[in-house]
Amino acid sequence: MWDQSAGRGATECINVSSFRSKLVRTALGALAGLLAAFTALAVAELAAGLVRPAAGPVTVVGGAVIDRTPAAVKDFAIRTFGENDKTVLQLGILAILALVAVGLGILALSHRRAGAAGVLLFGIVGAAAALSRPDSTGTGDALPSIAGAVAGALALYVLASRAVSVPAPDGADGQAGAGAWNRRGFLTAAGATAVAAASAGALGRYFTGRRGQGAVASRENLVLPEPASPAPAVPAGARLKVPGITPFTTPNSDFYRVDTALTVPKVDAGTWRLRIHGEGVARPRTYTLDQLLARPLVERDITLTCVSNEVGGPYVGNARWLGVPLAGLLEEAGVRPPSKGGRADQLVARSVDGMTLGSPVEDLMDGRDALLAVGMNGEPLPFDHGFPVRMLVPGLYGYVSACKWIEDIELTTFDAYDPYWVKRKWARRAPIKTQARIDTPKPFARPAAGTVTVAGVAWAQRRGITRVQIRVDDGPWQDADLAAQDTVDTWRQWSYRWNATPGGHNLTVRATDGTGQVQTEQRTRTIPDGASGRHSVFVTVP
Ligand SMILES: Nc1nc2c(c(=O)[nH]1)N[C@H]1C(S)=C(S)[C@@H](COP(=O)(O)O)O[C@H]1N2
Ligand SMILES: [Mo]
Repeated sequence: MWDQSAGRGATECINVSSFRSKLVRTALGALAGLLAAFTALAVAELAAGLVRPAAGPVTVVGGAVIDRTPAAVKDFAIRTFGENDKTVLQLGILAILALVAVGLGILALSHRRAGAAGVLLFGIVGAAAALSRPDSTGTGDALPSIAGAVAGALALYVLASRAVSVPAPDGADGQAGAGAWNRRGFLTAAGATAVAAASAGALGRYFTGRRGQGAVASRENLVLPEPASPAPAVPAGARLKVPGITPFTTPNSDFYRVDTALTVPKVDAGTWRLRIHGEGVARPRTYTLDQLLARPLVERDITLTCVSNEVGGPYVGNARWLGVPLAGLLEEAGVRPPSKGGRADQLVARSVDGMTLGSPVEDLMDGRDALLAVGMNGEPLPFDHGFPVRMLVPGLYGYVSACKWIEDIELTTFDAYDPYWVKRKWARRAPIKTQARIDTPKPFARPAAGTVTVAGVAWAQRRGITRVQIRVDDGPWQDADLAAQDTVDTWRQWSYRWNATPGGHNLTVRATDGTGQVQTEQRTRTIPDGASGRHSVFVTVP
């Protein structure tokens, strides 16, 4: 529409009022800025596709933001945005980027060099973020941000010089034809930039996708061996048939996900290795996946809980895991627990994305089913949950035990090393606290008067659940019916038949663990070592 035949209309636009023509120029500047930012991101995507997908600028800046977010803010983000927290973060980064791009584009109309320099500055921020990430693999990680910034700066410089040759707002009537021509020049350049950038971006996506394909194929081709020690059958009475209750086994697609990974690591099982080394490791070793799978595997039902789970929250799930017993591997490596004279009291697991999690060696070797898990509910671990191998330790919150995409195990001491979350003020040691959750009725439900089934789950991994009680308003504690216990490492369903009377009612639940300890009513925050307190649900009976 901006070609010469339409030039008359456009010329009117420029000449009729200088205000409108200023507006057009500003819009062209903004467009130039946005296109430059798009070019920068697209070229960075291409470079990341060639170098390392995890080194893309939005990923590294987002990751660096996550690394530096205070624990309380991070907890707020998880609470508010749930598992969308990372999408929100990425959209936030893109929104800020767009705003700055518009600003730089308008600036570039009058100060071309300054505008271009501004884009380069962003490249330096991206590069610094890339190098600061715990999973940075070297200076190559800075490349995508730098390459993108150079391309973006160039694009802005060229577009801005085209935009300013559009006739100045006032005067220039005689050059209306030239103005139209120049505008066409700008739009041609803008179009070419957009097409080139989109192609670079698409090519980058293609390379990233191809890298991931090896990992995807390795997962599809992985045949999990039969366990040498199958999981005990889940007792028939462990699964209650109450509408609205959390299923005993959480399907993989519903299993909660909590991690810092903005791009889920896609690890090729064929090239994956696990190294075991460190303090007191007499025989350091590196394992391939095939070597691990050749060992006797065990299958266990284990409930995993996140320390960021609020009272009544959703970050807990129960699955059937298949894995290599970790204690056996440690013994073979010559590791002894502290109670048997070992010097290392902390095992630090490190993932391919640079996450570090520290577990007490004593716990890992005390006879519980600490696993290097390869299977989840009958299939290889989903990528989201740590393919090809993750750690899993019954009784410990995920952040001190459940390292996904694990590639390194180092024996050390709690004195010598603080892993990722501990550096961010979470507790060094974090056994799971006893909790019970009301799944049904939902908060503010309006159940009919008469018999209402109140039901949910309770968990106290390693100790088991022996009693669940319900209190209606300020009434006495009443025993709920417990479903059969699977193991002490799994949650336990419960239900309670409540004779609901009209009015507003508060339902509160509490559990007792296998040691006889009643769940505390003391409310604590999730930081530093997990929320405590009792779950309540308010309902109105019409
Ligand atoms: N590599 C890696 N492993 C990780 C984390 C992470 O951020 N990165 N988060 C941990 C936390 S806090 C929890 S609760 C569990 C969650 O495991 P899931 O996502 O499979 O439910 O993974 C743990 N393992
Ligand atoms: Mo967690």
